[in-house]
Amino acid sequence: MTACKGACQSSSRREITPEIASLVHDHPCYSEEAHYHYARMHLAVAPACNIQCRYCNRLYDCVNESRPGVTSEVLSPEEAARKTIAVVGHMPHVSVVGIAGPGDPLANPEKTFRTFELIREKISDVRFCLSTNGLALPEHVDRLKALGIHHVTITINAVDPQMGKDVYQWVHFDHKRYTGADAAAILIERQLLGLQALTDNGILCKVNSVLIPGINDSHLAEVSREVRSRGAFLHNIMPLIVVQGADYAAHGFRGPTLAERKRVEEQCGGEVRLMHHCRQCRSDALGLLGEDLATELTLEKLPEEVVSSPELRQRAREEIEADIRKIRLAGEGLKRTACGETQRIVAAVASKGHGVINEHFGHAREFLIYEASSAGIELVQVRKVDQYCRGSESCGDEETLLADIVVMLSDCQYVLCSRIGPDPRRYLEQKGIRCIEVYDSIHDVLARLVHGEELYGGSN
Ligand code: CLF
Ligand code: SF4
Repeated sequence: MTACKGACQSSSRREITPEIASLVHDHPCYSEEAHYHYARMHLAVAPACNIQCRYCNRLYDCVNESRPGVTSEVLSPEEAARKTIAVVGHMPHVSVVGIAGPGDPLANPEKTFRTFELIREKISDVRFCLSTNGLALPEHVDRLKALGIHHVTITINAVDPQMGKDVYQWVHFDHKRYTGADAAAILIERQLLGLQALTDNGILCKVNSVLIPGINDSHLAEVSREVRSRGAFLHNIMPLIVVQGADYAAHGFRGPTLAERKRVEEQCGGEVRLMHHCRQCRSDALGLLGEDLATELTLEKLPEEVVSSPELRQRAREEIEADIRKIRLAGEGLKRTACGETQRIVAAVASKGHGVINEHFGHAREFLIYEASSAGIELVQVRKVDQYCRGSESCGDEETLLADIVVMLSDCQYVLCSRIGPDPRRYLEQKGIRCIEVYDSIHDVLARLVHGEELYGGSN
């Protein structure tokens, strides 16, 4: 285990040069540290796709970068630019504007590029990001560079066409539709070519891979090696979520278990940095990772007159950087003060962001799983759950929901949350999971637990 180093966990991977550090330090997906404070905004301007993944139902967003089963409202480039200016003015911590669907951005190149151009005319201090299946990447690298896009994600699920034929139904390339291993071979060749060309041009690349049990689980370590050798900075292993109507749903596929995810991450982890904090967000996602403001700030809810103030954004950034320094100090302090045997903690944290334990257990839709010891504090997984407490929208089956959450958290010693009701507390503690009610910095609380400090709000 390593302490958080800002950019996602590192061991023997590509050195972080000052240039790379400046590209990742405020990107919520490329830096775990940044994701507590900086937000991203997705613009759903790209409806078409040029391939068919077997896990995708085209009624919904591109599953390569999005939560399955979500439909985003498609915007024109002009609408997207207007929305960006309004949102960035209203939320000065938005540091990245990305295009990730609902189809493939490069299967809709003119809409995608026009959107970035219109935004750049008005705002100079947001980063541009793009996520693609990679088929149309090689011919667009120069344009991406000219537009100042410094972060590109490519979804690569296989580097062997024999494996790839079980992932893709067809590929539309050069006015022709290909199927089987031929389709996969074309896609893989162009993904790897595009990745190499991007990294040769100084564009930071992340590779997403959907972990599909029974298909590519024993193959992803090879994918990691291949993408690392072409300069990928980060590898994001995303669990398959089966989408109704997709080919995999019809054939009884399932998502990976927690143990399967962990095994594959261990197999891949030596080759390339791994991303552990992905939220598989929608193609109109807005806010901190894990936050879902997309439906609150739709086009019709925006004011007519919109302004973005660079001064306001600068002030927000200075405050965020101060918060980041505080969190970093907590991790460093832990290592400095740890002497002799300290505890190794596995904790599930309910948080709405900002690096703070600030979410009610019953309202949590996800738990952040941390491992902490004298060696440091590491976010190792994000586990999505169904919200246990829905107030007036109660489904009447809270017992089942709670039992499912407890299974999801069964390997944790602690649940850290701002509030928890007596029933879930009793149930969790019967299962040996200690609940602590606290409203404080995640890293500070974990550091105190590692030192064996008895925390107010727990029960013994
Ligand atoms: Fe968006 Fe993707 Fe850029 Fe991030 S998301 S285009 S790299 S700004 Fe991030 Fe969302 Fe995971 Fe994607 S949490 S699904 S990795
Ligand atoms: Fe669906 Fe995205 Fe695959 Fe296209 S690239 S088929 S939109 S998951």
